[in-house]
Amino acid sequence: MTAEPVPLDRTPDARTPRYVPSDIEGKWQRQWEDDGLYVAATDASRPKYYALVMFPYTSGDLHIGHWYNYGIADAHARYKSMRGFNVLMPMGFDAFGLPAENAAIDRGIHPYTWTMQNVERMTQQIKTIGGMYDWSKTLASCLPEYYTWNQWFFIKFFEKGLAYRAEAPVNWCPKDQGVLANEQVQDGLCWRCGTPVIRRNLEQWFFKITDYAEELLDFSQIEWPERVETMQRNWIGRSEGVQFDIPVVDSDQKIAVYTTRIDTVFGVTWVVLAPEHPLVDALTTPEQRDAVKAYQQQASKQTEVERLATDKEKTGVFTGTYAVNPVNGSRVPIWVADYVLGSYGTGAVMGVPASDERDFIFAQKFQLPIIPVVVPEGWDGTDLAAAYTDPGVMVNSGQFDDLPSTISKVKVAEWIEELGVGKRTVNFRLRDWLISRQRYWGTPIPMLYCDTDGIVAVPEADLPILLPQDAEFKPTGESPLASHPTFTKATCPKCGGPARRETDTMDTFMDSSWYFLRFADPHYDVPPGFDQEKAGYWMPVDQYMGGVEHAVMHLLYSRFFMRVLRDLGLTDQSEPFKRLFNQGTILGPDGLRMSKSKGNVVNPDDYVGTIGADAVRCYLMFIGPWDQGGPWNVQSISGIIKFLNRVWAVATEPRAVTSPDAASDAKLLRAVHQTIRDVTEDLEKFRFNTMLAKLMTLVNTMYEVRTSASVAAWDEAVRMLLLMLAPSAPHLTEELWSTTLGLPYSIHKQPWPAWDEALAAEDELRVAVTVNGKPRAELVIPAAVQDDEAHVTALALALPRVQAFTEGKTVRRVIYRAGKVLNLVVG
Ligand code: ANZ
Repeated sequence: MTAEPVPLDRTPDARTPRYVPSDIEGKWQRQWEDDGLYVAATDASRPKYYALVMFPYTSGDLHIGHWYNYGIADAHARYKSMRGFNVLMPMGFDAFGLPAENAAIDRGIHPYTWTMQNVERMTQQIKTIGGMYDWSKTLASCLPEYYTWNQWFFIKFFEKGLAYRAEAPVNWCPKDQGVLANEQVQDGLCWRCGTPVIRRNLEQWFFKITDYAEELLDFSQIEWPERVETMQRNWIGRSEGVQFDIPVVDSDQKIAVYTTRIDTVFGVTWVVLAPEHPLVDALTTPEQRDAVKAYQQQASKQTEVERLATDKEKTGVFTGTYAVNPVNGSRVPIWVADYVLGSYGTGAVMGVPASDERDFIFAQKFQLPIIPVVVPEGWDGTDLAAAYTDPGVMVNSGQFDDLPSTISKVKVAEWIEELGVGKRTVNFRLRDWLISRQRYWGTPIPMLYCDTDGIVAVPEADLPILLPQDAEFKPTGESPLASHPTFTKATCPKCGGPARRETDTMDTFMDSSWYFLRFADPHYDVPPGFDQEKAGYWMPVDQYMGGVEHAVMHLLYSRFFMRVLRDLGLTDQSEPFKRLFNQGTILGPDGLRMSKSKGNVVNPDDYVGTIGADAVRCYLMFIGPWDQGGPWNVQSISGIIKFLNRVWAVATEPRAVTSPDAASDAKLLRAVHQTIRDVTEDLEKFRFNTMLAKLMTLVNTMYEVRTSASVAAWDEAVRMLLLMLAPSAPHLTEELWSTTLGLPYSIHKQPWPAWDEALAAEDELRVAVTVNGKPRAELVIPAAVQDDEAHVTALALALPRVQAFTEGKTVRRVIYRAGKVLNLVVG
């Protein structure tokens, strides 16, 4: 036990008569803020804990999903703080981007005004959660003091060869009139508005994330949910294969193809070019020209996802030209087909219908030959009914016949390399990060175009390039900044001549790729835009908490960004987020995803104003495991309210001790220590629902001994209960602790209670007794004898319920799990 058993003061004037959340919540929020209770300072003498929630878009109103993330994350951070960690838990705003711009367009107000109003409003709403967010460190990414550094980083990336400009087919949303990253196209639709996405060619800025593809597959420094790592791994999509050249008949041209199945190369019966492949024009014969052109046009309307869909009808056209398979000299037609993507591998593939399902269907449709090359063991030579894609035995493959395909895969690759026609290569699905946006509400890209000097970076001294307030930002398909009267005009820093400014702005994932560094000191105003010393203390983020929808974009870009900063010598860390937790989704009361059209949206403000923030926080924790979410259920909320009122009552109501007895004290003491032990473990493991359930059980036990526990034991239980509940219900516990009971302010600065294993141990244990596998009885034993197998066995054999099944038989074997189960094998 920790404190001296001083009876708590419950004189009538000291106790607050009734639990009225609205009387206490605002009061404590202001008090904590005035006292700077949660302002985090670097302190090398203390272990740090950087708890971070994904900063919100400035979308307008705080919804219940924000509460689910920020309220529960706060409880965890508060727990860590009580555990003695120096906790940084900042909050900022992801304030650039389309949602803000679209909303501004709809309402006819400037994105800046609209965004800053939202920042103001959302700040007030987040404050009602009663979190330990350090508002002295807040930031908004749309402010020049922030985005200056996006520009500074961009220039560094450019100087390092990691930012480059290229013409590339892009995903284009015809409704938003903007380019979308691959990750922003979901099932061929724009992730924001659901409009079908089309393909278009544009000059764009890219970040070379592909340079880090291999390194980004290393997750050894971080502890993330398996599924997020898997999503990133798949997104990066590393594959090992062979790239080799296929010569074109009667020409000097060669077609480079990439395959992961070089063992099937003898079965090639055609070659396919992607419709956008640069050789298509040169290889198309005059007779085929019209058909090929029409096909290319058709293909440009489709997204990559649509083109790759396995259930899609296979289409293609013959170019009129042939190629020669370099391994066996066979002449094969060259086709154009949209199932081959221009942006992957070499944009050309060899068709092997016998071994690839897609190719098999293609061959059937266009009556192309099918030559089996890898067949199942014992194949009888008949035609294949479908592609055989498993490993097997080689046939029709010259010197490789009869070898297992697993072996020939290596052998053929070596042979191809000896012949000098190709080599083994590693390919990645990961594409470079498209940074350009043809939008207004983002960071201007700090680059210039000069007729003499070409592409030139803005000199650092000229930063920031401010986003002009007076641009026409309606979507036209062109960058709004391009039509600004003065923005585009600049002077080339190299030759002093006129230069044109880049008018695209940056993808907002740029903002979120480093904001966690800036939180260390958000007004730091010299390069590199974050205080390296402070960030060095706080980083990496110990616990990052947010939605799983960011598994590949934000979370991959941030890992990339951190590595670039490392290679620029700006940090010695590679991973931004050590641990990650993805909370689940709160559904509407009907169990469906909340949406305005379904009318099932729960507005947290409505509840906070009535039942209070503490009840909302606790209720959200109680819904289920945090990573699973669940439906909002008004009935269960009343259970939480009842619980909080019972806590209030045990802490405030005077007790009449009618029959004091030592057994009650012992029972209470044990319950307290067991609860501390279990609640601590639950909090460590993010099990907030079971944590609360255990606190409820403790309160029940307190009620059982209400009239029989001593003052000392009771008051100690009250103190421990309040400490344990403090992370979850910060206002109620502060009020009871500091005001009602007059204990030292603040409860949130108290150490987390410790438990004593001996005190937590049960006096008695219940051991299940089975006879020949069937449960027959329950044996109550003193905890002290639990490890004595012979003793426990003897006690069990004395039970009449057990004797009924052992009578006249011999005990052949005893299998005992100490204190839990005793299995008797008799016969
Ligand atoms: C011949 C072959 C035979 C293939 C076979 C597969 C099975 P991953 O693992 O994803 O890298 N491919 C290559 N480039 C392509 C592109 N630009 N568009 C569409 N498909 C492309 O897959 C590599 C395989 O995907 C390659 O191996 C190629 O088809 C196809 F029995 O080559 B394969």
